[in-house]
Amino acid sequence: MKTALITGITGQDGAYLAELLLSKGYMVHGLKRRSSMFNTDRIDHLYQDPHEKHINMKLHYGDLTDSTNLIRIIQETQPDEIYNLAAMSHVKVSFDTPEYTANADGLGTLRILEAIRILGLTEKTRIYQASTSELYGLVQAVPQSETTPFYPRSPYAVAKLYAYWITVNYREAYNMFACNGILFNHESPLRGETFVTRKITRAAARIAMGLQQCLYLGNLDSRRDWGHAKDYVEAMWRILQQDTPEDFVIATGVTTTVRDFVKLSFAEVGMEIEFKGEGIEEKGYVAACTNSEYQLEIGKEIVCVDANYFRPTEVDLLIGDATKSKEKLGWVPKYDLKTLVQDMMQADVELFRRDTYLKDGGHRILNYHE
Ligand code: NDP
Ligand code: GDR
Repeated sequence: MKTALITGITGQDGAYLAELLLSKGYMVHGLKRRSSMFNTDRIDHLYQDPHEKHINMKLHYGDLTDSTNLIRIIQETQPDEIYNLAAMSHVKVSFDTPEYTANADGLGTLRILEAIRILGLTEKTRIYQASTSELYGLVQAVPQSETTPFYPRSPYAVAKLYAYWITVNYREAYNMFACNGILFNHESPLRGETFVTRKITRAAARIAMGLQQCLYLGNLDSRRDWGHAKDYVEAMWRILQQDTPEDFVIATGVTTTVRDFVKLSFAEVGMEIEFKGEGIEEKGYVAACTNSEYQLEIGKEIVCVDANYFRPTEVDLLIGDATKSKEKLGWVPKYDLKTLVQDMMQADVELFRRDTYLKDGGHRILNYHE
């Protein structure tokens, strides 16, 4: 039985990866932060009572900013594979918390690599580092592949740049099996609510059901290469099963604007959306509903641009070239953009149906601040 340690197990990717590794017969250890409320929603279905004798998933309190705790957990668990997914992963928030982001996302990776070296596990333990298409930042060339130069555009991306290179350096200096997966945006029903896709699918479901009036967004023109997180965790695992450690781009090769993601999502609940114009300097109401299966007023404006969501420096265009992954890892995504949007919309419609019952019963429905 192989043993894996997943940092960030309570996040979107951590949850799907834990499920995948358990299905492959792994013993899975997860690093979890202490929080004032339960924070294991995404993995509760995998929970096993620690009082039972034979468990194959165990959570450990820890934090990427705490070396001694990382060393202890790695020593206790002796993992064959470490998936370093933990991070302050929100690009916009990293402008507000740059020092913490550098500590967790940059130095956190160093702490794990050093722990493995200190514990003499360099030959045993393989490491996956969650690198990102944000490294490409300001467009140098498209589509972006393993050889495209980096130009990070946020404190998050700069911290991840350090993590990328320290992973490469430890591989070369100490012969460690340490790899970067340069993953383009990937989404799912488990995506955090403040990332743009999930914000849109939640709002589309809620507006269609009469639970919300308007969706406030920032830059509608940025383009992202969006895939499904389920496909991407499969790639992470494949990267660590190779004979030699290498870095891989994981992407769909299709890019879409935020604007089009809005249209696709609302279309899933029978609402046609028309934008009034183009250009990121637009403020105020920008899109209206032109046709709806629900009892929505036609012409009602439901998308609004709020400049608070603009970033000081933006990444305008991401489109990945995953040829190497397809050839060497045999990685082929099962989802495309349409099936991704369908999966997310179905889940959010289901989620908010509950709120409509409450509303019909005369209860107050909370507004969500995103
Ligand atoms: P999430 O934000 O959903 O999850 C992040 C996880 O990291 C959570 O479990 C969070 O814990 C944990 N975490 C945050 N800070 C710390 C810390 N200081 N110590 C320990 N744990 C911490 O991210 P995703 O699942 O979407 O992404 C996984 C990784 O992949 C991240 O590193 C992200 O930067 C990277 N990435 C993501 C992409 C994407 O499109 N999703 C694309 C490319 C890279 P808690 O639940 O307590 O908040
Ligand atoms: P990103 O994802 O920054 O690409 O990072 P996010 O969904 O936050 O933004 C994508 C694009 O949408 C624009 N946008 C908005 N974004 C948010 N969050 N909220 C809004 O209201 C909004 N309106 C427009 C953004 O400006 C941006 O251009 C994600 C994270 O998962 C990172 O951890 C990961 O490394 C990268 O993807 C690849």
